[in-house]
Amino acid sequence: MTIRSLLVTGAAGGIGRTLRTSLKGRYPLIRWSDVVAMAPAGPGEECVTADLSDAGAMIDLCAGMDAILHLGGQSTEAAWPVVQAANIQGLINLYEAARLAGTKRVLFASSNHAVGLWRRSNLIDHTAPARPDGRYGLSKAFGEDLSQLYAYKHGIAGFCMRIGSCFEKPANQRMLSTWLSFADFTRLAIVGLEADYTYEIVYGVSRNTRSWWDNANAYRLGYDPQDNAEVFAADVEHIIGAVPMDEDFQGGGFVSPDFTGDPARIPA
Ligand code: NAI
Ligand code: 15L
Repeated sequence: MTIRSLLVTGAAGGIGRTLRTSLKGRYPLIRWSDVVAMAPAGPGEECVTADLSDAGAMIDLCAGMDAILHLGGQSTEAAWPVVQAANIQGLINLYEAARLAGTKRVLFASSNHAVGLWRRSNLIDHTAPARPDGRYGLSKAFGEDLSQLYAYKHGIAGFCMRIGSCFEKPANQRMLSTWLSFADFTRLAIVGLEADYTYEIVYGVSRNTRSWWDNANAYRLGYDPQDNAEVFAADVEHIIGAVPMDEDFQGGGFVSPDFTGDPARIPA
């Protein structure tokens, strides 16, 4: 798809800030948005401060946008009202605004926490049903379904990236499996922005030797990750969480807080 105008939400966040550099000049207009202040706009850029929970502001924000890369929102576990405002109502506001604007595709930053209660012993792929490990993970599972609704019912192509751990480098043993380098995130986002598809789920993960995710669906669409967390193994292999249960499940430290169930009853 030829993109003349791209909206990126969550522009002031960890991933958004790196994209300001890596996507610079790739599309004629990139509109960067966040609820907090951003670095000033350069050539071919606009910066718009807007809150996802404000439906009217989302309509103004999405106007004229060919494509949206949606990174904004609550990015870790939080109380229900916080998750609901940013990641449930906020997502509804964004997709509805995209529909009104005639936007052709929306890339959604989903998370491994949508499937965090799968065990690490399972190699799962894009067909694995959601198994959220908390309120935040559930909001990402909701986002994947919302994306599917707008893809099939309203013709807005949906690209849901179940991102692992997207940071400068892995911080612990778990991230030797889940790490996504910023450079590989850019590669994956460009596939999502430019490939031909209607609705896809992919994993946002580098080419890690220890990955728990079969990312054949992303490779099929053209994703070719260049980084592998294994080069950091000597530095972080010994860093393991204090709660044994967290080390059994893919969601890691998101699993045990608030947990009152019976791990043995979670299917293999
Ligand atoms: P981040 O927390 O650094 O950035 C999120 C941005 O969203 C922040 O700048 C924040 O101000 C903005 N935001 C929060 N509430 C908002 C609202 N109501 N209206 C408008 N903007 C709002 O997160 P990061 O690491 O950059 O992640 C980006 C996206 O990717 C998030 O959606 C996150 O859930 C998802 N993700 C990130 C992973 C990672 O390892 N970095 C892993 C899995 C998913
Ligand atoms: C996420 O979904 C979070 O946004 C990020 O901050 C990390 O906690 C990541 O998952 C992870 O699982 O490492």
